[in-house]
Amino acid sequence: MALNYQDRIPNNVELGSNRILQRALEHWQPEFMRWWQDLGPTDFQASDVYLRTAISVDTKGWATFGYVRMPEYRWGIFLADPENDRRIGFGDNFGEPAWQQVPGEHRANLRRLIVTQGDTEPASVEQQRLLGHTAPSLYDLRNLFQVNVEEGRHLWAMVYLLHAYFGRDGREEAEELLERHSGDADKPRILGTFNEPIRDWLSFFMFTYFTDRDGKFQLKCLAESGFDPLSRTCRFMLTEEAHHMFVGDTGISRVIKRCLEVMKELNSDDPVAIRKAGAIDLPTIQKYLNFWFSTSIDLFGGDSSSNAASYFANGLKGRPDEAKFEDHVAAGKSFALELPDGAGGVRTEEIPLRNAMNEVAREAYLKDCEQGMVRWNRVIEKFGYSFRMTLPSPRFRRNVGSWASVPTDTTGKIISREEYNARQSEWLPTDDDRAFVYSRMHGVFEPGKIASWIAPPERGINGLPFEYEYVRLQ
Ligand code: BYC
Ligand code: FE
Ligand code: FE
Repeated sequence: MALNYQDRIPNNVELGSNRILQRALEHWQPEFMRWWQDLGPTDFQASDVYLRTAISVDTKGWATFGYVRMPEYRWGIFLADPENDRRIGFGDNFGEPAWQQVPGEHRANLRRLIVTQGDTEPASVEQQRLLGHTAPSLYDLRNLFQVNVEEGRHLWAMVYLLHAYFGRDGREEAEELLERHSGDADKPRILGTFNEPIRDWLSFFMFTYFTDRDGKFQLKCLAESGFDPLSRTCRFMLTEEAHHMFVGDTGISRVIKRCLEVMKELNSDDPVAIRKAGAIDLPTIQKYLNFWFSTSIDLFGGDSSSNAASYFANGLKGRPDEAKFEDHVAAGKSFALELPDGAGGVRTEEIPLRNAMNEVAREAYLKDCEQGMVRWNRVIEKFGYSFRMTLPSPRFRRNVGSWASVPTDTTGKIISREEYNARQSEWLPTDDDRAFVYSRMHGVFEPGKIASWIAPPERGINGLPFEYEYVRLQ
């Protein structure tokens, strides 16, 4: 389906034929622009950025690349094409026609899911707003801005649903999405991770690897929704999401590679020497990984959740790739959860499968996360070093679910609170680590040049070389 870029708000939902909705969204648009100017990327708004814009909603529809000033990016409302006679794919209403309108009894829950999803999108833009100043290359600067404008579009996607299907309270929620801010003491973003500051590019790469990947899995769950407009919205968002994780995956790879090159040159794995030579040592990268992984897995919610059970039962939120499961009703089945027994040990509890849906999604996510470790470790091995990047245990440093506040080491072994506190600096970035990483952050804005703590990418964007002037600074 071609996208309409003629209207003031680009869309493929025939916005022009619904005057009331169009007017409501045109009213929200300047508020969005104000927010983008105030809390979007600082200082680069007048620069020409080599961005891609969707021209159609299938996976091949990403053909247009060109220079755009960010405030002129064509944010719009794009839904994946409808599936003929789509049916609800799971839960108590399995096999019934998907809903084109919000069923009254599910209104509050659907609104809540959409608001929670929508809240994360502008939050991430806010978290990343200062990073432009310290971009290691123009290539990276461009990738940051590509991610930012797409997260802005994801906000549009959720705001469209709120305006189109939830009447007045939907419009109010849409306004509040611009009023809560990441890290704000009075009006913070809804989910924990989205209030964590992102001051350096190593954190940015970890965030796009681990946190955007939560986005991928949550969107997969919502793409299964019986509420068809939500499903179609999320299906298109997933095509944008892939690039965000690519940025994280290759970003971490390049930081590791640069460290290995320096280790080779120095013939040493001494972190002090590596840091002196300007690279970020592998143990520090591992600590950042531990931090962002542990905060990101909290985003799946409790491992035993009555919310998740009712979302599933009611056909609102499914499992990632629901079609791969045999039994889509999942009633009367159980799931074995491993829980702390309160006496320093672990016990197994059988809970109803529907209550374990957050855990089912988290397990799929963990598997996906592992793939990066395999790739990165291959590079380390190729350089002849024995260090290995590892995912910590999902029990480590949790704030949500059965393992919340249970002190464990990174292998998941329960330890005393004293030992946990004493070993923080071994597992997580210390103030000194953060100060060091931050000290390495300097903007490099000359085409073809790159900061010395990161290797250049293997290839550029859209078949262009790394040396291309991806951002024309103004
Ligand atoms: N922080 O039953 P429970 C993305 C709350 S990322 C703070 O265990 P439930 C993106 C929970 O709200 C994807 N609070 O969990 C990535 C509940 O509150 P109430 C975002 C939390 O409800 C990068 C209570 O704890 N999308 O797109 O089953 C860049 C007990 O909840 C947290 C979605 O999340 C937390 N981490 O599941 C840009 C999808 N976790 O009822 C974008 C929509 C839980 O006590 N959201 N709580 O007030 C959902 O499906 C669910 O809300 C959750 C939580 C999976 C988040
Ligand atoms: Fe997003
Ligand atoms: Fe994303």
